[in-house]
Amino acid sequence: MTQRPGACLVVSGPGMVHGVAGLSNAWSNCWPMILLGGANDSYQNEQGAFQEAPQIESARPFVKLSTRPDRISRVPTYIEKAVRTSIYGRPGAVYVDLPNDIITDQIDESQLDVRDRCPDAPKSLADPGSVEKAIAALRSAERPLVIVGKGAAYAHAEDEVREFLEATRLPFLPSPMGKGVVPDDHELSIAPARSHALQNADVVFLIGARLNWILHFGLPPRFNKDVRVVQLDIAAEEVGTNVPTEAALVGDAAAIMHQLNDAIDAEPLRFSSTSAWWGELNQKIEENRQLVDAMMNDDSVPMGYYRVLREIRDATPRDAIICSEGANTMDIGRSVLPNYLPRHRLDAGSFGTMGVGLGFAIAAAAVHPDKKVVCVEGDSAFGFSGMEVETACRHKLPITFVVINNNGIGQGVSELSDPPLPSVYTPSARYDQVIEAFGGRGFFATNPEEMRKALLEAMECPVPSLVNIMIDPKATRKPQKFDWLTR
Ligand SMILES: Cc1ncc(C[n+]2csc(CCOP(=O)(O)OP(=O)(O)O)c2C)c(N)n1
Ligand SMILES: [Mg+2]
Repeated sequence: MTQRPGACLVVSGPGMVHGVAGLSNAWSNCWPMILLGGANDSYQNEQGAFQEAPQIESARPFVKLSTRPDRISRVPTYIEKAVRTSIYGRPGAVYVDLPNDIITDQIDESQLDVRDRCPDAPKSLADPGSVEKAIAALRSAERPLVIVGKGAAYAHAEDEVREFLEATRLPFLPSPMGKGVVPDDHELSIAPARSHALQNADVVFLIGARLNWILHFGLPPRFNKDVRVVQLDIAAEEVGTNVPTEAALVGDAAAIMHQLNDAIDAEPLRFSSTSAWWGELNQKIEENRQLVDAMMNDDSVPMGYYRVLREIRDATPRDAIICSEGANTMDIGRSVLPNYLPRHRLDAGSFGTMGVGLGFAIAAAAVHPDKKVVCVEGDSAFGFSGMEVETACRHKLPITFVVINNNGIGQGVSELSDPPLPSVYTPSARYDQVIEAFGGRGFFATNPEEMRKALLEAMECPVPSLVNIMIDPKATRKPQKFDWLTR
């Protein structure tokens, strides 16, 4: 959200080990983060000290730098390097181990090796030859597709990306957290025709999006076997992952999109809106709309995901920040809940981590106190860190949490068996009562009318609120041509 690292401060041993979960999430998403871990006095190493643990080694596989200051005077040097490493090049995680003898040591300020605040990351342009190749590839495409990833969001490339799309009239779809770089209701978005677009595109232009599992590796059956790839990425080593790259644009997404815009200013590139490709995409969009509209308008009780998410969509302000996690709750939410602004969507991301939602919502509310934050959680996802509603209440952050409650993971049941299945939770659990323990407002809804009233009231609450919405435990996604993890 800020292009600066988030920091997490933990106690030694078990605290640090739990912090590794956060490091791993940052590692997988390529986000800047610094974990500051307390550690036993260094003179007690190897003696079985209180909470002594191999902390630097535990962090190592998930970080760009895992380090420990050697003396108090050099702490600023280490911290400056930690910040710099986390945000320069491909962003990532850093671990700094802080032994108790350094934390409690004292020196005269004049002896401190003071460092200036680390400047923002330097920006680099793409090689001009690659820019030409990229434009040539797009010019030759009959079925082009632009994929806008969270790298474009991170780089604040929204103006340049939008200018490029509007000049070229190329169809685009966003990655889950690339949503909002270009508004989801933009006429060039073909997100509802995602499967068809991926499968049939002949040239794909990745703007800060990786061909990992989220994009089905860029391989058949989800992609055309002869797909040609134009790839813009901050990390040179990402180029060519899974599919060879025809034109590699390595560097800052905003700066490079500016280069592309200059190139097409000089020699326009405009994809015809009367092409067969646009015709196919528009037809698929329409087919999808009809299928989804029927489910979104279905008022039957118990409710399904689409009906509930539609109501959340309608109650959410246009400039709200949406956090989301869960399985169905998040997956279906990606298509039903729109974003209109960049960096306004945070979810379980590349690592599919449950438990991040509440922390993300709290961080978002702290960074943007002027914005509404709506945190849409599956009931299982909520359970991973649900007690963080206490933090939201203590800091008076008027987040609206919504729990889409199907009594468990994926699909629950209405009544518990004996013994209960591991994926099935207490039926109709009153998560709304949890937040009330800390002074927040809780709402419980089982039908469309209760839901609408509760959501509208919750969004206006001056204190944190939680709307617990019961749905059909058997509710599921619309039939998929390919399953989520199709080989
Ligand atoms: C830390 C972690 N543990 C476990 C999982 C496996 N997992 C994936 S989604 C999910 C929960 C899905 O249930 P819920 O949040 O209720 O959403 P629903 O599909 O029921 O709407 C779990 C436990 C995970 N992704 N991350
Ligand atoms: Mg659930």
